[in-house]
Amino acid sequence: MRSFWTEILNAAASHPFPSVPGDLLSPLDLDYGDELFPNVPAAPGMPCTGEDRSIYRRGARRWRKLYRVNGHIFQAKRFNRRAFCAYCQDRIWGLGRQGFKCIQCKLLVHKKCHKLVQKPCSNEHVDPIEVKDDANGESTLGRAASVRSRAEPEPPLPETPPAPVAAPVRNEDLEPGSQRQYSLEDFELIRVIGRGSYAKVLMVELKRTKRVYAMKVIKKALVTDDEDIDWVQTEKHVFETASNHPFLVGLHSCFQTPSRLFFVIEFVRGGDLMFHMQRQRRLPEEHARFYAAEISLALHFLHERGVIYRDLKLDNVLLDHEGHIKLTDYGMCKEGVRPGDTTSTFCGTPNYIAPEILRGEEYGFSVDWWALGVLTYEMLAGRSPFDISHAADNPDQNTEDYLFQVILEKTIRIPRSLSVKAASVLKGFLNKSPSERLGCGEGGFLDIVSHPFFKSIEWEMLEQKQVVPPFKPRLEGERDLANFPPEFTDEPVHLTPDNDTEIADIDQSEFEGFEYVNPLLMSLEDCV
Ligand code: C58
Repeated sequence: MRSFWTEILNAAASHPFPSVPGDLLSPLDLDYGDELFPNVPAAPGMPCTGEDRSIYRRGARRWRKLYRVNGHIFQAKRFNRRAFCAYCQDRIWGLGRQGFKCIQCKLLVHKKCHKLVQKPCSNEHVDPIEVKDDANGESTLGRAASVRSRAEPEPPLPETPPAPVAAPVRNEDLEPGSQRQYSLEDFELIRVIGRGSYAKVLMVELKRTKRVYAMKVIKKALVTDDEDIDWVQTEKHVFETASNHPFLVGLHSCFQTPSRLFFVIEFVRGGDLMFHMQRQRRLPEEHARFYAAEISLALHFLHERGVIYRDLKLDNVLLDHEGHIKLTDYGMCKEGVRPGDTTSTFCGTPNYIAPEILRGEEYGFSVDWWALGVLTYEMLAGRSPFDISHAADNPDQNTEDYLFQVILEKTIRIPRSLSVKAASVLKGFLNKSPSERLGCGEGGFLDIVSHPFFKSIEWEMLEQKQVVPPFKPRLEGERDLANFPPEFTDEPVHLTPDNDTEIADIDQSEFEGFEYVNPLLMSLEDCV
């Protein structure tokens, strides 16, 4: 029998730390202590012998969920036009994913009505896909199976015609002081700095002010192909929330072209913790404590506002010019979660995925505290708690399945070099049972704040950025590239020209109203 994740996964194991080529090691010296690398690079920043940089920054993914009833395969969907339920005839409206749409026959129903639908699917077997029924009638599918037949015409739906698309406002025509919209022409593209499954991230300069920003670019075709656009909307909402917190990156603006969506993000200059860790191997407890505490405050802030972050990892923890942290990438967030609420999307970055997600259970904020445990372990030990690099040469053990099995079953070994308090906080966060995990019990966040490992942290001072960070990124000038990951050095920074046939398939109405300008950052800009 194949495990449920065999069905939904196909990529090789991803873990951020390097695999060690077998010929460098005899089977007996597999345990090379707590060292990340078996040798020393020729110069700081250079790869070690046998180091494969491409495996460090594998991105987060989502596995989407489908619901099977009467031959229909429903997917939750947000409707931005007026739609009516084929079961009760009432309008489908409201925030969030209000409705379900059959990915085969396109039938629309309320979420609450989907189990009552009597009418069988008229287009069953049009695109044969494998859907596994589970006890709830809910199923999880891999992305490979989630492609929708694009040639199929949309059946006539009882929808009102789309609202006319507003003509772009020319900046010169605006009243002084009113918000202007941005476009690609306003920016100079400087460099590629990151890449994920859904996005490419560039360092850009706003020509008018010469200020530098990070620009997250998403191809619309990927968004509509893969899922509906809920998560784009969520990402924007979270950005708006995040703009009020010192440890979360804020949004400058959003705009679009026919093929792409652009998030312009405040630029954080000191690189990320992955890069930092690659140079430090492991951090003194005092340093790890500082980062873990700042990250805790950022996560707690999101949780209090109903957001599960779901993608905490070294790559997403940025360091500002002083050395304070800022979390980036809200593309995996889940919003609208109240205390005690749960969700079930299978998503994240393999090495950091919590056991409850792997077990297919409903989960809540607990998954973020698990990921903080993995990340804190990485800072303190210099390797993943689920380090399977020794298995790199064994095809059976070099898979995501194997990694997930390790996460689910392996007892976590804490290096003996760590203090009792550090060991205790790691065991607390890395408890495989979410109800017993640190931060997830009755005491909630207070249990973290009062954990002995964090005894020396002055939480209020910390949140005010009044605590001096343990490490100040070396930065020479505004454009210093010294802290940037070297993987992208050769990448062309330009965006490929729009492809007309690709654009023809995009339903532009899905992206109406995406444009946004952060009024606070705008006024700052005008101060220059
Ligand atoms: C950093 N890991 S959102 C590069 N990657 C990213 N950087 C930033 N945001 C994002 N200031 C990413 C990625 C996202 C989703 C897809 C995967 C990559 C960012 C935001 C704000 C800076 C970066 C490493 C890095 C940090 C700083 C400068 C250069 C590189």
